[in-house]
Amino acid sequence: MATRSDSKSAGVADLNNSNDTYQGLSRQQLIQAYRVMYTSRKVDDREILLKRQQKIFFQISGAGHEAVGVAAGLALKSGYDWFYPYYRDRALCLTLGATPYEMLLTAVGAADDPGSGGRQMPSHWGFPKLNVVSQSSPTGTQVLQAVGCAEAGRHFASHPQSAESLDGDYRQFKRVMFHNDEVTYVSLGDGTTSEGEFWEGLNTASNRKLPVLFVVQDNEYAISVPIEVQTAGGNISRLVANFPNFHFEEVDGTDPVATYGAFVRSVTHCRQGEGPAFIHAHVVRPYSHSLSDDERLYRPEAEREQEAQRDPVSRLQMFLLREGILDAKGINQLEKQVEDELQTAVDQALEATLPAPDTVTRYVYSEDLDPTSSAFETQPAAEAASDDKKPVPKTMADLINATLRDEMKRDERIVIFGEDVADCSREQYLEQKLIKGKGGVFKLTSGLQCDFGSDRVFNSPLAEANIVGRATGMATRGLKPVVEIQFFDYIWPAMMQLRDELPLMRWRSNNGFSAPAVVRVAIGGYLTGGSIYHSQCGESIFTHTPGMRVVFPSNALDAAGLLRTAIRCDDPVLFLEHKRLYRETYGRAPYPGPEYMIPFGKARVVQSGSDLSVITYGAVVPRALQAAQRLEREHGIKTELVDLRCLNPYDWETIAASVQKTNRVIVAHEDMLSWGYGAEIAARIADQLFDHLDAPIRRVAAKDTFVAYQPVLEDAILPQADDLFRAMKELAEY
Ligand SMILES: Cc1ncc(C[n+]2csc(CCOP(=O)(O)OP(=O)(O)O)c2C)c(N)n1
Ligand SMILES: [Mg+2]
Repeated sequence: MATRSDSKSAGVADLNNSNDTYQGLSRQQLIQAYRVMYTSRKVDDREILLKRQQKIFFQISGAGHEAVGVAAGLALKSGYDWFYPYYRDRALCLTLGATPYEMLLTAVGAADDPGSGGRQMPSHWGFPKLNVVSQSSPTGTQVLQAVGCAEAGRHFASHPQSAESLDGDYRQFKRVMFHNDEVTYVSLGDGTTSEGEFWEGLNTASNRKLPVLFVVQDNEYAISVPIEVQTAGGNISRLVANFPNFHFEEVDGTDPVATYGAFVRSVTHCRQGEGPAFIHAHVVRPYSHSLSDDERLYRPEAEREQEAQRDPVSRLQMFLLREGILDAKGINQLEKQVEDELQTAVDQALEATLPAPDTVTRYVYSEDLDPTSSAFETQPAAEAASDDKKPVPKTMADLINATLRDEMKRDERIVIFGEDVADCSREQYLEQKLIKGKGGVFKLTSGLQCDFGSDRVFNSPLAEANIVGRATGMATRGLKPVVEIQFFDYIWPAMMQLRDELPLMRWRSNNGFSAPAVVRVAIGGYLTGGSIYHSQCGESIFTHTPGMRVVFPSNALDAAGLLRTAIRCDDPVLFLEHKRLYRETYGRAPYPGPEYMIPFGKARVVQSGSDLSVITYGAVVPRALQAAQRLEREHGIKTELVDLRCLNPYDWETIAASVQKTNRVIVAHEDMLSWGYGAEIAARIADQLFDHLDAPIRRVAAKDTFVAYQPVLEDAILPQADDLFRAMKELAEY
């Protein structure tokens, strides 16, 4: 441990002597550090007891990691900087201002648990008032979000007017706070450095010189897996050392003074805009991984005893005594006070009101702004006809591009990024007019970088988790990222973020945080040669994810109206764009103007009919229309064709009205039949409209396989107009 250079003083007499400093820490701060570290350990011990008494339901401790937490909390600013901690960061949260009582509220799962209202396990920190962003369980997902958080800070610093809250869309409910020299803290364990997202985060923070402070708390174990299995060469510092723009520290994380010094230097680097910093803190894990683990199964006694010598709490106690900062009596008094206060907190927490069971579905979505409401219903403005010409019908690709452009003009919080979405990353080529620019592999974002600048429209690395993780962090801060996943087939690296993070932010934090980002994805087949990896659907995986709005337009006008709603609303949206429909002749329309919106959850009756209903969406809409027209032409059968447009929420009223009218229904989609989107719709019709049915509910969908390359195979796999025709005729004749 670092020692002071001046002569020792006795007792506790000269606490205010400002010359008595340890890496800049005063003697008073060291006592405060000990108080927090001791409190942290005692809260863990009390929780362990409560768990054994079955008064709480889970426990994971911060034991052995207390010195790092205190050092970080003292070097950073609560409610000013931003924090993406992990579960061992109890001492950090206490230093930032969280109380043992609040932590115990989380442990009992109380209604007033400030992080989640009883929804998350204890030690999953979230304190909105301290800028501690709701933490989840998946190891490593916090890293890219922290990067996005830092990017949001930079955006607001360079576009301060965009931080103003405005009525009329999500901005009314997204209060923005930022500081030009803010730092984003993110921490993780040694094991978690094996997650790819950790490396993606380092890469982007380095490349963009972001003020992110990465803290690896290395206790040499990930549950039972030791560091040498986890990390090549056994030392993460050696592996990350070549990332540019970083300030690096490797420190004994059981020494609060040395660790504080490392933090101060790192924070200075970040605040000065020099880039990110990386602190590798060697710590200990005196308790098992959690109360569900017994470390004696994989760590011998001798190893555990040796580690106990480095316990940070007893080390700091010894240090205070040795330095004469506190004597034994002072230590005892402090500890007694902490324990008394803790007892009161425990008593209160055990009496706390529990959350009401009927609140479970609150905050799956925003309660402030309802995207199904009439506020999102506007009429298309006819495009100004110039030179007496009629408005020109445009493709879906054109209208999406035009909508993005108008929304970017209207709302400076919108940033667009993804693979190849920029016109040209090497801006000088654009400036010198040497090239035209790309703007997306399907050109949907064409010209936007040129119009709005490279800080609002830019390429991401080739890493889908990077795109969605950063977008989640940005949206949490109040930006509106509208990001692109190039092909639905490649959405899977982002799956952890799309399933466990983006749509869960609001619910798991009990409305403390939210992340209303838009993720645009090119989806679908019928491409003639698209093959397996450029043709997939799979929307039902996302409609099965609470918190995620899922939209799937079939024509240009709907795409424009729904995209605008997606951008202005307060929920995360997966916006599925069918590649085959981007430039089809079917469904072209003039641009409906900069205010055109369609509410979510409102189907469109493409044609009404009396003999049977077809409920569908996406690229099956034009195919079903073709089949319906032929059925009427050849057999006089009248089909009611319903285009859902939005899959979550979906328009049950329109489905029900149609089934009640025709008494026969087919649910059709391009995705595979089994466990597909149609299964849910069919089940609900069977459940609620059984009495109205004159025939079984039929489904038409793709074969239960992937899409093949050779067109004869693709045709056989995906539902065709002929397949729909046959099924519709058969059902009408049933
Ligand atoms: C993505 C993911 N995989 C597995 C787990 C289960 N799990 C929880 S903590 C943990 C070990 C983490 O080790 P480390 O990062 O070293 O942190 P430590 O607990 O040692 O502080 C594992 C495997 C998880 N939560 N998330
Ligand atoms: Mg570990």
